[in-house]
Amino acid sequence: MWDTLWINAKIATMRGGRYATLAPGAVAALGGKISWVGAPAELRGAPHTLACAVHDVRGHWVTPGLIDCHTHLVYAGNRAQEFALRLQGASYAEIARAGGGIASTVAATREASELALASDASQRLKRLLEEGVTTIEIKSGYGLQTDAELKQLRVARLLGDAAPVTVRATFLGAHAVAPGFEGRADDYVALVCDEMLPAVAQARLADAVDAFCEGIAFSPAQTARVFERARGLGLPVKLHADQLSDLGGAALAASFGALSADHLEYASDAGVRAMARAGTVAVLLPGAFYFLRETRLPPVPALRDHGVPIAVATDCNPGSSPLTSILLALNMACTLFRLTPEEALAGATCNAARALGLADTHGTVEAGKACDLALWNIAEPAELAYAMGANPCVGVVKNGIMRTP
Ligand code: DI6
Ligand code: FE
Repeated sequence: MWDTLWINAKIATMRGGRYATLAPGAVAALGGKISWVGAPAELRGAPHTLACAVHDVRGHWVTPGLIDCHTHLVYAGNRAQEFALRLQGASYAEIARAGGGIASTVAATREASELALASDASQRLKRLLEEGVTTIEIKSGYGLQTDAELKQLRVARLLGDAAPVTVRATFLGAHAVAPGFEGRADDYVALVCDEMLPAVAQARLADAVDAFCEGIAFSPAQTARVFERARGLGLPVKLHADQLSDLGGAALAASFGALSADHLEYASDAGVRAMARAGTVAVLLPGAFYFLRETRLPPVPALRDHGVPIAVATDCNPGSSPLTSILLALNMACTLFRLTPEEALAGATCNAARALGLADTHGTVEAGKACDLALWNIAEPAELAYAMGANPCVGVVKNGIMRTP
């Protein structure tokens, strides 16, 4: 006997890690996992004899619960003033060099209590969950000192305990050179490697380690030091790579077997080929591209040609992508980056799971995976990427438990 059975569905299963559908279809859950997926005709009896609870989905589409695989959800304050400055012509990099940018969010985040951070972040999380998100990655990187980084990561874990969502926490101590370390980036990297990383690992507060490899942040050599240390501690890595310039970030990430390389607007063909060989996922962040009014496109045709899996995420953060809609990110990935709607959906399901090291347990509707589903009042899956500002989500299932938004 199953716990729950959903019937009369159309399912975007994403089986095998690519766009695939089953219509009509049915899904059964037992113990929080998907125990069966198939055509209605394959059901061995009347639905009510097979499961304790039966939900008639009335022809709605079911997808894997959406996965936002790159966010900086936990922070204090906002950067609306900086947005205004950028509209008057200042660049993101100029503002960062003048001590604004990430540094201003760091000051606010250090000041904020854990409760205040959790309360702000849970508002943003709520909007994502309403759109069918069931797994989210959350980075630190606005503390830039051991206590404040640990505080951010604790809040990330807390959010996962308090809401029906799987949280993967990523330590991003190498996000910016911390205030007080101006001109001494190597000293700050030493602090990240020798104090922060061991403390984070000891407290088991991170599932991965990230860095910002960029002219305004850390060099490839400094990034490699952080990654060496992460490797020593048994933590997988991912990288903010080639967002504003080509420092060879994609290839560097690949050389460490990174789960993902993210942004990639300036990534070279050699970088893309290295990612393909290493199985590193490309995480595209069209919200940041849009909000920074970037014009250089990530190398989507090359990613396709070389078979690099493409994920799409919000990059929700106060400076470059104050975006709390995964569906709008899908739309932007299509309109701005020319992904197909099917590629965009794979980007927020199976490929996003892979970018988080969760490909075996999440991201597709297949027996054995966590029963995380989103239910949609749409006629075809392409509508998820097509509409702007609509939210056709009519139900969310997390670990087999259904709720209606
Ligand atoms: N790249 C980004 O787009 C975000 N971090 C990063 O490394 C921006 C973070 C911020 O501006 O607060
Ligand atoms: Fe980011």
